[in-house]
Amino acid sequence: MTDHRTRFLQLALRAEALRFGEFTLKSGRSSPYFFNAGRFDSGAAMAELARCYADAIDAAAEAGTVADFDLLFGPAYKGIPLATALACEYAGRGRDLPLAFNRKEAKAHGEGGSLIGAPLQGRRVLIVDDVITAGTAIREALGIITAAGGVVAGIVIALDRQEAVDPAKSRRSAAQTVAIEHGLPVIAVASLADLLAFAADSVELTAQREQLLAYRERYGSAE
Ligand code: OMP
Repeated sequence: MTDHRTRFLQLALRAEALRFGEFTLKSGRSSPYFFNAGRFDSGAAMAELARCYADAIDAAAEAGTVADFDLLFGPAYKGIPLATALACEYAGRGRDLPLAFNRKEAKAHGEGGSLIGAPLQGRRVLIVDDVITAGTAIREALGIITAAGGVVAGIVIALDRQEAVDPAKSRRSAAQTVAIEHGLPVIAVASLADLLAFAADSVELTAQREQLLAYRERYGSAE
């Protein structure tokens, strides 16, 4: 496992952003784990998380699996601090990238509208979000960016849960479906497969790994 994956999973467990138990997902599925990016709730945690994102993007760029981008977009709400922290991380690495995000409810007064930050018109946009399960949140962001004249260059998320939307019909993951439908690279700092590999190396996570394996058997994608 590459270093940014291990560092991210260690950080997520330490911050309790990654928890084991019984959780109901947006899709209604009952999951033995849950990733809550809201738990990266300190400057140091966000800074380390941003380093993990940047390293994952750099690794994808080196492998030639991500197109050039020149703006970071954070979908409301959880994507906003993520894209902001990543923009700061890039600035520290000598690359000053424009940053934009949306609000959930359009504002009718003041500057108005639902977009904040750098204009999207003509930009090659990298969407920065937390997690993909069924891909609903990401599809929404794609619509917002396109409507504002931006061109989506790719998507980066912290965790790809690698779930099939309808396992009886297809074992393709939601992230793969978005990638294929929109012709876009989806970069994940880590995936369920990485979490399983990480858990295999950790005696304390033996029982949790069994539950993750059973869950993957039921809902997981084929990759
Ligand atoms: P999709 O829109 O189905 O891709 O799911 C993404 C959303 O699911 C996130 O924005 C969260 O609201 C929620 N979620 C998590 O945050 N963490 C998880 O581990 C799982 C989910 C989920 O409900 O599937």
